[in-house]
Amino acid sequence: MDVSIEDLLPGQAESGTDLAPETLHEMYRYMLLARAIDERMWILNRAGKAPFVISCQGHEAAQVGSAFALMRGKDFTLPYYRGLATVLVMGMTATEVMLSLFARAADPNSGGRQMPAHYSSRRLKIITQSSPVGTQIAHAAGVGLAEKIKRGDAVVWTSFGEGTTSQGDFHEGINLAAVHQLPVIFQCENNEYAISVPQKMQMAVASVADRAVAYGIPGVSVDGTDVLTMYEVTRRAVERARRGDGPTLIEARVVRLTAHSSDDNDRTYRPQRELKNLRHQDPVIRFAQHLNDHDLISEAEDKELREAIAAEVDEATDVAEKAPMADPETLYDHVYAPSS
Ligand SMILES: Cc1ncc(C[n+]2csc(CCOP(=O)(O)OP(=O)(O)O)c2C)c(N)n1
Ligand SMILES: [Mg+2]
Repeated sequence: MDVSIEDLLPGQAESGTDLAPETLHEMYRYMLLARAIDERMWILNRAGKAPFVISCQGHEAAQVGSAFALMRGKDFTLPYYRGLATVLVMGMTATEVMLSLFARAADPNSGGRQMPAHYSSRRLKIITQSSPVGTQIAHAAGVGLAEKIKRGDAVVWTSFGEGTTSQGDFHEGINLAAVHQLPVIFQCENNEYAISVPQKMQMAVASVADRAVAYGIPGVSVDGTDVLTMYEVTRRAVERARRGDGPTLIEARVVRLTAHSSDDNDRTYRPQRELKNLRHQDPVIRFAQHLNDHDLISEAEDKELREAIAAEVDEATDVAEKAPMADPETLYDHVYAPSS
């Protein structure tokens, strides 16, 4: 289905035009920070210090653009495992991310119990996912229902990959949200692979957004490597949700710049040509170019920003690596009720 954002989510026509230069800088900073943390995590993994990495590299624009359209401290997010940039924008710090990677006691996600990349924070209204993909989609509909019953005006945002839309949870979550007009935004980050399975072997439709029509809700497919488009389309979906008009399905077309995870070797199933061309679609390079073309950042400012981020990631890594492990005595906490 070939429809524009304007057809499905009418609003201000030009993307991102209302954003101040300071906001654009902030967006860029979060994209760079997510990339720098992600790259550091791979180094730590290859050095034998971190058990597992699953990257957001290539998804940064989709995540930063959408998160900037949400209200931090008010709206709920239920990100999937690639949601590093999402949780950073929502308020998680680089140190907290590293505490989780090293499975330290102070890890805010689970006190060092969950795998890395299962983000959660009560303070930031980030709700954890389980390892079976898609569980968070049904949970998001549930949180949306609770918000509606409470007559609140918070929006619920959740993310998942295109392979996950083959799971029953996707159908059940969207259907419930659509029937009850719940304030939920479903963001599919379509990187065209589910581990090694390409999209055409996963679904018979060309676009995940096409599925929205079956639930009676708007579905839009956009360039997820463009942070401003992502901001704009999410802003419109947020407006719809907050005024009680129900859910939206957003398909962000992104690229997976790495292997599926640190346990995967994508050279065994991705054509050489595709691997070579990946960097031409890098959302971070793309936004850097945009800021440069519009005289929104100088070379010196860019360099200074990258240095500050490198220092922040160094500091976060040091603090987390030195932090204590969870006490073995606490092993059964939150598993069994304490005996009286
Ligand atoms: C129910 C379930 N089936 C299979 C898996 C193994 N698994 C983990 S990630 C993944 C691929 C998901 O692909 P997609 O939804 O496209 O997300 P992407 O990793 O590409 O961002 C699979 C099959 C799982 N975790 N849960
Ligand atoms: Mg995928």
